[in-house]
Amino acid sequence: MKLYDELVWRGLVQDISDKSLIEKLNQGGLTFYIGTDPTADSMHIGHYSSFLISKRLAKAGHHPILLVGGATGLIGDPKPTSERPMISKEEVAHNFEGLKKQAEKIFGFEVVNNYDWTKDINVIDFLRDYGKYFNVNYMLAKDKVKSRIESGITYAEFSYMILQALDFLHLYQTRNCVLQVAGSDQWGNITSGIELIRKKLGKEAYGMVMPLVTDSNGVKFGKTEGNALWLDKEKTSSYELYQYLINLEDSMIIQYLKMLTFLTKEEIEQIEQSHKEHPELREAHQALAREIITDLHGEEEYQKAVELSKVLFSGDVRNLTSKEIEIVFKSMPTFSLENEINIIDLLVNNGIVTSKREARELISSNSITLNGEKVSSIDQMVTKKDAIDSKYIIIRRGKKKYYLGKF
Ligand code: 545
Repeated sequence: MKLYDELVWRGLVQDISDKSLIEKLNQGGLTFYIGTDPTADSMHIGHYSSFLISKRLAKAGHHPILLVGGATGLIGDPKPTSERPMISKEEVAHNFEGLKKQAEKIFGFEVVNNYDWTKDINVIDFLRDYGKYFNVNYMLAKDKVKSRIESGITYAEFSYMILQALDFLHLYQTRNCVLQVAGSDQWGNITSGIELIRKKLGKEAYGMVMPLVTDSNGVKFGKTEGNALWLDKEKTSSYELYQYLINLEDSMIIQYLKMLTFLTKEEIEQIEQSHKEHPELREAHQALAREIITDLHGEEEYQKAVELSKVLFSGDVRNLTSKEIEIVFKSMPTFSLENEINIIDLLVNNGIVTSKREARELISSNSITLNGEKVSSIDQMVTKKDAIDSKYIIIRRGKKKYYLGKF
């Protein structure tokens, strides 16, 4: 399959600036860029999903440049709803370093910083060399600005598109970068750059945007209640990532395989077939988790995540190390223990059961385990000696509910 057809099949093309891009994409050899602003010091899985396009194009013989916006991050790309709070210069510099390291590690491509070519432009030159090419009416018509007319927008954020256009022009002139790719929310900024290049140089540059990856309710991929799924495995363990991926809704899973993995059309169609016949095997989910975690953190991390998940499923938690317990139980209910305590009191006091009667019933039906062993007596005392590494007591209620006690 030709590259462009493949991108369309994967659902990764929302818009292209000109039909002639199709042929160029299929031929290979284009230098292109994708940018992100350093608003945080780690990317999350949502960024990964849009940055993957850089790997895809590179595999097809194009040359990627990753831009981290040390300059644009100081201004803030207008959100449709409200002005962004300004981030301090120190914080932007700190975030820049984090993102640069991560981008180099995960994607293996060169990272550039737009601060390098923006910081020395003085205000008179800025207005003469760039401002003069932007008609305010044209700027007002861009979606993101239009949506802010009512609520208001500062001159700083209003000017953002000029900065991004200037980047495209700079990379075009210095690196022969002819294509910018991004999520669909960047369409206005990309077309501003294309216009600037056309007006200043009389040359044609291109843009391609992909739809944002969302679930069936329109919620962005990787958005969970509360915390983001970070690409830094110290912040989000492979196990947590695995749990997120393995529990994604069935109806979206094939689409995710297309958008977020490098599995071929044939491979995905095969998985789709068996997913239809045996959804309970969760083969498609397994494949998605395997591909993403291996790509991000390597094969070994993926295996570890699978192992930990198996342990929890089987309930045989006896051989977990403290470190593994901390990872696995990060998002589960915990309670603290001080002295030895009768099992019934432990269950009641920590909200694992609602009454002593319920506690007794569950114990007599073998439904409570302590560190992987069935609790058989209602008189059992729990002491520090029972704890793994003298620290952790793992209670399982029924098949699935886990609680972690800490001495
Ligand atoms: C700056 C200068 C350039 C080219 C691009 C930029 C960044 C761009 C932008 N992009 C978004 C972004 O979000 C940061 C959030 C960090 C927590 O704002 N103006 O930086 C997102 N981008 C990836 C996709 C995007 C976009 O990083 O393009 O659509 C999200 O999926 O919103 O010369």
